[in-house]
Formats: sequence, C-alpha cells, structure tokens
Amino acid sequence: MCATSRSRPTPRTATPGKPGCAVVTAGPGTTDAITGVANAFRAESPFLLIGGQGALSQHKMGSLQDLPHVDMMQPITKFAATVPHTERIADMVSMAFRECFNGAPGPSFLEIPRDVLDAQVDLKKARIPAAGQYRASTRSLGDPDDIQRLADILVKSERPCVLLGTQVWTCRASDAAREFVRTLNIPAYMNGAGRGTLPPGDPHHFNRTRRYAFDKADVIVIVGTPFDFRMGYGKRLSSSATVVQIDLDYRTVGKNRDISLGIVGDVGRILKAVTDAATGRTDNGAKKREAWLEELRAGEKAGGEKLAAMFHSNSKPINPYRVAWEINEFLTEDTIYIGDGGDVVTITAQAVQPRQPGHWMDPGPLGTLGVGVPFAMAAKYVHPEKEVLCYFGDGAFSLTGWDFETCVRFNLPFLGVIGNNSAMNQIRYGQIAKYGANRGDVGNKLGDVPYSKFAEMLGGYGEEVYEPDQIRPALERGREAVKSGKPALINIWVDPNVYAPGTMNQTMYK
Ligand SMILES: Cc1ncc(C[n+]2csc(CCOP(=O)(O)OP(=O)(O)O)c2C)c(N)n1
Ligand SMILES: [Mg+2]
Repeated sequence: MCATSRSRPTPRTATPGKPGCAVVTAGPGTTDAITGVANAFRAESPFLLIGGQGALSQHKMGSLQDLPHVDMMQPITKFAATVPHTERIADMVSMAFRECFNGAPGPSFLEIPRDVLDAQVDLKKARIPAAGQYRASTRSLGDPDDIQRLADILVKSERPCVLLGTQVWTCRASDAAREFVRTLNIPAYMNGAGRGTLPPGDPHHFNRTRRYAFDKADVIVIVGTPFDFRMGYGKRLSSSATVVQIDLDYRTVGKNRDISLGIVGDVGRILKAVTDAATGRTDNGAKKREAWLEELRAGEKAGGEKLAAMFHSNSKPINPYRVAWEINEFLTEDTIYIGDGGDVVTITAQAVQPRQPGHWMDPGPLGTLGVGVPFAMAAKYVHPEKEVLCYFGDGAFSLTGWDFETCVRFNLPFLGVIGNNSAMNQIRYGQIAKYGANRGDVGNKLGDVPYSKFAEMLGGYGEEVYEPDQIRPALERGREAVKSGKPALINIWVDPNVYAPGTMNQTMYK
C-alpha cells in the first residue's frame, strides 16, 4: 500500500459475506500474492485477484514482469483467466465473482494485459452486468426428503453432537445454528470461523470434550467443515455413530469418510429447515438428551480444572498457558481475536474463546503464518469501532511485521501481542522428537528481538514483558495506546520449553 492517509477512517457498514478484491502488478506482484490466494482457497474465502500482464501485442516476447500467471493460479483458484479484450472486462469480472460462489466460496483470478487495460471501447458494445443481477442465490435448501430424514434421526437420538464449522459463519447462519442446538438440545463444538457461534458459558457451548463426544455419540452432525487433518480425516469419529455431513460443497460430503446422510446447500437454511421439521413432532426428544449433556458438562469442568494450574502459573520465564489465559480474560464482547503463530497460538485454542461469531480469525487449514498483520489491518478497516487483538508467535510476526508501519500510516490501530520464545518452536519440537535434543535449533533458532522497539521505531506503542503479573497491566496500557490511535506491540517473553499437547503428539500430521 502506498497512499498516505492519517485521518480516522469513517465507520464503514460491515458488509458480511461480500467478496474481497485486490489488484497487483504483473510478475513478482502476482507471485507475491500467491500465498494470499492459496490461503483464501483453503479457507473458502470469496475473493478476486486482478493481476497485470504484459501487452497482448508482446505476448510471449519476454516483456517486463511477464509470467504464465493463469497457469500458476489455476490449481489454487475456482476460476483463472486472461481478459482478451477491453469490451470483455466487466463481463469477465462478473464471471470471476460468480465463480467465487460456486459451491464453497473461494478465490478467482483475472489478468488484464496492459493494452487491454489502456484501450477505449464503445460502451454499447460491452456487456456491463448489473450488481445483484449477474448470479443466482446460493441459499439452496438441499433435498427436502433428507431434511425430514435428519429430523427423524435427531428426534430419536440420545447422545447427539454437532460440530459447527467455518461455513456457519460464511452463510451467516449463527442464529439458525443457535436455534437448532437449543430447540433440539444438542451439544455444540465449534471450529475455524464457526467459533463464537455460541458464547462461552452458553449451556450448549462445549469445547474440552470433543474427542470424548465423537467417541461416545450416537449421532454426529458435521456442519460446514471438511474431514481434513483437523478432523483426523474423519477417523476420530465413532465407527458406530450415525454421521451426517452438511456442506455448501457437494465434493466435500463423504470425502475421506463414509457418511450415513449428506445434505448439500446453505447450512443456515438447512439447519433452520431441520429445526422446523423436528418442531412439528409431538416430542423432539430434547428432554431425554439432558443426561448426555450433563455427562459432557462434567467432562468440560474436569478438563478446565486440569489446565487451571498452567493458566495461573507464576513461573519464569512466563508459561505460554498463562499468556493464553490472560488474553482470554482481557477480551471484550467486541474484540476481534486473531491468532498467527505456531505453538503459542496452538496453546491459545485451549483458553481463548471469542464472545461472538465473526470475532475469530486464524491461519486456517493452509496453516499460513504471517496472516496476522494483514488480517488485523482488514478487520480494523471494516470495523474501525471494534478492538482488534492479534496474538503472534515471534516467527510469524517476522514474516509480515513490516506492515505494522502500514497500520500506522493508514490509522488502523490494533493491539499486537507477541509470545516470544526466540524460536520457530513448533517445528523445533518436531525436530527434537525426530532427530534428538541437539537438532531442535537447526533452522529454528531466532534472535532475541525486542519487538517493542520495532513498534516504537515505526510510530507505534511498545512494551517488553518479563513477569507474569505484568501481562495484564501491559495489555491495558496497549489498549489505551490503541484507543489514542497508535498500533501497539506487547512483546511477552515466554518459556520455549512448554509445548501444546497437539505439538507433542504431532496431531497435525496424523
Ligand atoms: C508461511 C509459513 N512458513 C512456515 C510454516 C511452518 N511452521 C509452522 S509453525 C512454525 C513455527 C512458527 O514459529 P512462531 O510463530 O514463533 O511460533 P512458536 O511455534 O514459536 O510458538 C513454522 C515455521 C508455516 N505454517 N507457514
Ligand atoms: Mg516462536
């Protein structure tokens, strides 16, 4: 970004579910954007990237910044094409956006050669699609017979559970999902952008007993999330359970694991229809499931108690579990939380619970480190009235940290917190486990960087934290700095020898 703007951005109306758009130069500009496109592809984010290209008149002659962009983008987009003529620009932009919403959302790519961009055409000859008139609704309901079948299955179930995934947010289905679990009395687990659908403390909000529930449930409903590595490819679900999968994408349903029933369509419409269908029955079975919910609540409580000592740890260097707990305590109802890092961020998944849907962002299934600053920038740009807090690993922060300056320049203040262990610790652990203690540092040791100085150098606010009881006061001062318009970085020095259980089990590779 190069324009300068120091004025406070006027609040923009939040535009949920709208696609994003970015424009980059040809060659290295387009290759620089590849990771962002790939991240959107795996995260199912609708987004159009427009890239430049040398003039068609110099096609394949070795023009400045010439590369086969479309070939490179093809496997990581839903649609990638060259605009061959100026008359076609508007039409192909509508085509690309339409493709962004084909099944599960994702990115599209268009390259516009220089002479196509510069030429003038008679507008009467061009097709200029009108907003709202170039594509159909994506809110389809699935097979109505299957809606009835799912209602039957759930009404009869005694130990059901539901996993609410990213598409619950994509489809803005939070209300429908809440009504579904409350009416039918079903325990809900959340992952990805589905986190926050139910607030912590809600009687149907569960998170520490997911493995137990997947093992003991008689019916498991998977909503808007694939059977990928986060789900152990479906292997961690009881083999005797009735497994139902609901997804926007036909290709996702039944992939990697057999299912008893699959329904394709808008997950909000489907959950609402199932709730309505079950409500028509004389007894929807909600009461008989209470014992199962109580069993899981006891498990949640025991799980929380197990972690309490680590959450309250006063040890030095600071235990990263303590940081995770402090951050969760510090979040407001309105804070958008972003995680960007390896092990320190994995640890926060056990403590940090967003209070609302749409208030959690993470590196997603591509595991893209470096998303933090750009996500914070985008979140603050769309929601200038909200607090944006991003928790980084030091390795992750170093990837895109320079854009902290962009946040200063564009007046997009956010609160950055770094869990600094001077290492790429998640990978360091894997190497220690595989190759022995003296091999952990190879390629993973980072410098002891006082990032507060980096923040100050770029015009922001910064603090170093070495004592556990200084975490909260430093966060408070960071919050005040952000309120005064300065992005802030609180650099917390954490113990490099404490790891998340998922890192120790190397669960992500199983
Ligand atoms: C762009 C990118 N590069 C590399 C990786 C592989 N990777 C996963 S976790 C990790 C360590 C990150 O270190 P840091 O952010 O400091 O977190 P820590 O594990 O130390 O808590 C790395 C390199 C990745 N996921 N994304
Ligand atoms: Mg680190």
